Amino acid sequence: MHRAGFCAILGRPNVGKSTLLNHVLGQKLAIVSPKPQTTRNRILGVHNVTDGDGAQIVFLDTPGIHRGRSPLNRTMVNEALDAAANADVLLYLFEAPQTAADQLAEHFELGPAERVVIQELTAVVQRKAGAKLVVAVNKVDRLRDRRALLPVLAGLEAALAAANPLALVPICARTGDGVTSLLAEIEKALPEGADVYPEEMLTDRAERWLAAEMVREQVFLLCDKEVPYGAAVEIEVFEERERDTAEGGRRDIFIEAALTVERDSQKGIVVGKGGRMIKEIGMRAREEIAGLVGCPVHLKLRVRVEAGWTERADAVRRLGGFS
Ligand SMILES: Nc1nc2c(ncn2[C@@H]2O[C@H](COP(=O)(O)OP(=O)(O)OP(=O)(O)O)[C@@H](O)[C@H]2O)c(=O)[nH]1
Ligand SMILES: [Mg+2]
Repeated sequence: MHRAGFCAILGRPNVGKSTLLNHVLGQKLAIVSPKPQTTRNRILGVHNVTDGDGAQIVFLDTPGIHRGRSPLNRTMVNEALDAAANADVLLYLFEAPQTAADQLAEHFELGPAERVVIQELTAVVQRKAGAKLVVAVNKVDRLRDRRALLPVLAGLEAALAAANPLALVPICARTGDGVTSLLAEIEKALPEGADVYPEEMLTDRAERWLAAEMVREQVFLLCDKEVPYGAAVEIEVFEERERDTAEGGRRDIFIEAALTVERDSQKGIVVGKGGRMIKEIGMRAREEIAGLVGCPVHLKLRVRVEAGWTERADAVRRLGGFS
């Protein structure tokens, strides 16, 4: 009995959704940073299960569900809710609190931002016939005492009763602890049927799009405050060149990208003193892209300002990578 279908990874920003996708695929596809709202677009990643009757889990990594009001924030949240509405399995990722076990037992309570996510996901499950909910409690490595999980699991179960979750699985997306059990639960929740995509397909995103993301990731990692939230990256040239070497034809890739920010002051930060920051962003991004494409990469970055682009719907469509 072969199973196949879509599983959307959903939850608040920064809970580890992209880390989990990368761990499952065994490859870095989605960008990750310690700051919330890193992911802006839905990213598809195909995981094939070869044990038993086999299965294909088509994961959709999504932006975190949050209450930001700007057109960029709203578009991101819509992207996540669209993925949820089109999925067979909703994987709700919740981040284990860092509070000590004895405090949790007395005071564990879901915050208002978490309740918004629960409400949205419950609405999707209730609306869509056949949609299933699986819950993962991530970052359990941060709990010094595993007993802290008990009040958390009980609280989640109560809050999610109307969505009827099939399982609640503690995991650590960073190390992969618990992920095998989680995958087994997702597989059981998928509909029977043939693979959705060819077995060798990893993602629906082109190298060109992933390269832009890897530049954006470095802005998230290296620049503080509001700068990453006003940054967008467009690839202007992506040229694959065959080189004749003694070992035969090996390609290299020449990339030119524009890094857009919202204000002149942000441009100053992104360029840095004597161009040091933009050089660092370029160097690190180039290494990441080379790792992805498996060949040498040349990357040229220019920085431009488009005043207040995150506040304008048309500019958000164009610069935010939304299709
Ligand atoms: N300690 C710990 N940290 C984790 C774990 N999983 C992810 N993180 C960290 O949490 C931070 C956020 O991870 P992401 O994967 O970017 O989270 P996300 O949910 O995709 O975030 P957005 O895209 O902003 O919604 C990063 O610093 C990760 O390294 C985990 O299992 N344990
Ligand atoms: Mg993410």
